[in-house]
Amino acid sequence: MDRPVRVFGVPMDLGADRRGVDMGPSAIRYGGLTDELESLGIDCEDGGNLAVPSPSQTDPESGRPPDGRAKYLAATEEVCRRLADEVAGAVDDRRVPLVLGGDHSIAIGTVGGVARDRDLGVVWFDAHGDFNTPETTPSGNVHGMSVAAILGRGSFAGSDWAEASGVDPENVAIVGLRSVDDEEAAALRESDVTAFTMTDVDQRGLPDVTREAIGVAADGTDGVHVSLDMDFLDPTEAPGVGTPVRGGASYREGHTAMEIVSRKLGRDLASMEIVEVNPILDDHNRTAELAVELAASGLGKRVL
Ligand code: B3U
Ligand code: MN
Ligand code: MN
Repeated sequence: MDRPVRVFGVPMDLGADRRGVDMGPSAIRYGGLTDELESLGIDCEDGGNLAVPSPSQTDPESGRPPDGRAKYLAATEEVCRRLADEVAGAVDDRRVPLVLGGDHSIAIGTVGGVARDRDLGVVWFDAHGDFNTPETTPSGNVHGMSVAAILGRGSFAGSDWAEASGVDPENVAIVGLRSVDDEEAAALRESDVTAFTMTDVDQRGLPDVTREAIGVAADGTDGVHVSLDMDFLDPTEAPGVGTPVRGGASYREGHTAMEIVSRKLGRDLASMEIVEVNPILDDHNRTAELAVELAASGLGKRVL
């Protein structure tokens, strides 16, 4: 890739049930991210980590909507606002933001920042729909609500931080679904979001599905954000994630998806995000190292 990158770490775990994803940015850096990208000739600057309060310092009830549940919502909002500003600053400096999570709630901030001055499409690789709202969530965890928040669904409607992105659901595609709650599934079905399950991947193959997802996100937009939840991959390849689900993408499929992202999107790749790496549950940093490999493939690494 011929554009410079700015990396941000967001050691956020307020949106997840299990602690440990806050160490994701360290593990991915330790896995050699900057060196790997520099070896591809990418000018890669590290913008450091955002400050994130720890759960023990934070009231989980603060910011809770009256008719719903969303743990640590006030603190999540505050971090996402700061992240959106940082990410928008990188875009102003003509750097491609590469955001390292942390749990997937941070995507609300990333997308809010990247979408500030443009119509943005989103491709979301994930085992989960992240389409719950505070009204439908079975867990109260905001990482299971990020797509809904970005689109201003449920009690996120009209919120100037979550819905700030203005992203059109017709330009959102989710790939890799295999764990979706009942109400969440009904909401996804009636929405304009394009959702590809692992059944679609089994039947059509990942390259075909990924190309269509990118087409959906790029159609009529000025750029595409790629959000990669590491639980998109099968737990045999990515054991260090907060919510592993069997039946995910293989090692090669992960690379194929990212290679297609880089080839098909080219300069339309606006930003990238890799989330949900949990080093405590990992096997010798294997998941973080895979995250580094996938970032490299997504940013243009080729075998030949
Ligand atoms: N759908 C469930 C579980 C979940 C969503 N995202 C993750 N897990 N990582 C929920 O809590 O909303
Ligand atoms: Mn997710
Ligand atoms: Mn997930």
